[in-house]
Amino acid sequence: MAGFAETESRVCPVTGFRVHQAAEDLVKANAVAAVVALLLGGVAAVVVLFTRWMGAFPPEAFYQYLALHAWNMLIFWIIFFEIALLHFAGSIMLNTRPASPAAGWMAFGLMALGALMVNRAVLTNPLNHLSFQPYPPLRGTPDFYLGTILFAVGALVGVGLFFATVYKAYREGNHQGPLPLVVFGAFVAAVLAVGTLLVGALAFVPALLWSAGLLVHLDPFLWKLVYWGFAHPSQQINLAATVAVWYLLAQLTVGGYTPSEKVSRAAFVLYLVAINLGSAHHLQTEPSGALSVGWKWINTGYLMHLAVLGSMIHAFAVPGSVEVGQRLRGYTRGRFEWLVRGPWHNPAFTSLVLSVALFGFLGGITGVIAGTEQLNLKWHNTTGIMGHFHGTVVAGTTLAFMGITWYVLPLIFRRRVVGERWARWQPWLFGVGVGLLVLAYTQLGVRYGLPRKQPDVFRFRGLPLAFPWPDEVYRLLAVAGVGGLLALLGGAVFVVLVVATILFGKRLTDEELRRQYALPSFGGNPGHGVTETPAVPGTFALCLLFAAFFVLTYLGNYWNLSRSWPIGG
Ligand code: HEM
Ligand SMILES: [Cu+2]
Repeated sequence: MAGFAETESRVCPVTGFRVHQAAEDLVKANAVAAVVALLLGGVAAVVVLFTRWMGAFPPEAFYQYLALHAWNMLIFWIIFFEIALLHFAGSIMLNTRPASPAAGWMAFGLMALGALMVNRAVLTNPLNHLSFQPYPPLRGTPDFYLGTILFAVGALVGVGLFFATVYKAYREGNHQGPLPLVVFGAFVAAVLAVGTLLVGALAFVPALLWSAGLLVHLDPFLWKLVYWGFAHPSQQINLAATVAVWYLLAQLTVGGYTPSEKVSRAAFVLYLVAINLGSAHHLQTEPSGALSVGWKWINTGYLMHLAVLGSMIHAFAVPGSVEVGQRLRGYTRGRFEWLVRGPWHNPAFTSLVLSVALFGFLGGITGVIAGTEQLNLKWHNTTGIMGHFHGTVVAGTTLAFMGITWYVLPLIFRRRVVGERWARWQPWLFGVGVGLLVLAYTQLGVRYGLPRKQPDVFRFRGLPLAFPWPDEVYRLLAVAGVGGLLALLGGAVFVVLVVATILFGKRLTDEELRRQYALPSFGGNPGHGVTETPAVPGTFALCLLFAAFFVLTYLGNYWNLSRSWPIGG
């Protein structure tokens, strides 16, 4: 069994990567912190969900737990996990010791401290019940803003270390030629992160000064503009990281690789150049004195679609990668044998398929629609937005990160996953649950205009001036509730199995790892001993189906909009 004894590094028996102890420890620490945040965010989700579903908790509790849920999920779970991914991509995938493990630990320490401060601030002072529309005049306490800044500085240090390690890999000759596609995707995510975190400082540093009384006035419009210059691109970091994980999962689960390296890389570059324009879609309802209609229209109606084009390319290339791998493994009959006979017993594969499908059909399409200038009116500040982003960052990103965790446990922690039977069901519970939640919230928002930040459909029921919501609204809330419960169950199974595996999982020898996980291709290199990449007719058919669904949904939203203001009675 390979140990770290003399060299402080080992060769992974499955991937062939040289794994340095320092990188391994940093991956472990960040992954564990991520799962702790997921647990906290999940517990908070219970309160939020039941308040929406049946008015179970009073408004104060709702806003407090909404803030806890939002920060722990979208920021702490996802970013700790992404930093773990950067250590994996920058160091392990390039066979290089981290340029400075000390910097890695400093980053981790700052992030952990920042996360604790934010949680403490939200738990102890109602002024900090702020989730992701924390605009002035809402004003948190200084420790809240300081916590967010410390967390961001830590993340920035982690990203800087990634760049330094990539540089070191080339300088020391541990890696030659272009970056493997997965590392390239991580690199794009890291570049986006630098810009995003710097713009974030422009929003949160003034907010800190203002809350400490050092700055007298914070202009709400300007602040909001800068805030979205940070908050929109931050979601694109998640997008780039998710896509990189998809490619990695396709390699690990079926030995797949993209039908075209060049095109997949170009798609990542499109994210880099076009994604910031999307920030404008958060400002659609600003008065035209502040932003002209033409400006909004051009930024969101046309230019933003360059980034969407990138996503459309990945929407083809990721399933295409799976199809390539499966066809090379001999599943060549008909259009869909590769999919039907996929390794569905492997929760990482199931997570990959569900994550891609749900992200595309639910998250991606709703994002383009809600971001369109005209259609935005029916979505803005309704639960439709919640439908959209639970389709992207939950059904997409979170499920993809859960999927790759089924490899992190054996390959990095070198332990056999405890309760593999449960693990098989986990992606279904989580994916189907979130899917129901998304469909219900989207309907509630777009058809009934249910507000996003105000859960009180129950409180005012029966009062003389209360708005009488139709019964359908209560039924859809129940659908979201049941879906949310399934998702919570899936999340709980995930957390329990991960913790149990880390604590009690059987240690795996190199031989056992090789027997259970080895596949013929790795590192972006076709390793099947073939020179020709097979065609992917099944993926092509699926993409046509996706495109048809997209067009119909898009047109359906215009139809819906056209019925909002009946002309001529
Ligand atoms: C475990 C399954 C989950 C359930 C059942 C769930 C449920 C909910 C519910 C009911 C709300 C409140 C919506 C409202 O009534 O205003 C909410 C908000 C939110 N959720 Fe989740 N969620 C889950 C997972 C996640 C994950 C994994 C993330 C991020 C990665 C996330 C990010 C958010 C955000 C950002 C908000 C809104 C904050 C805001 O309005 O500013 N959720 N979620
Ligand atoms: Cu956005």
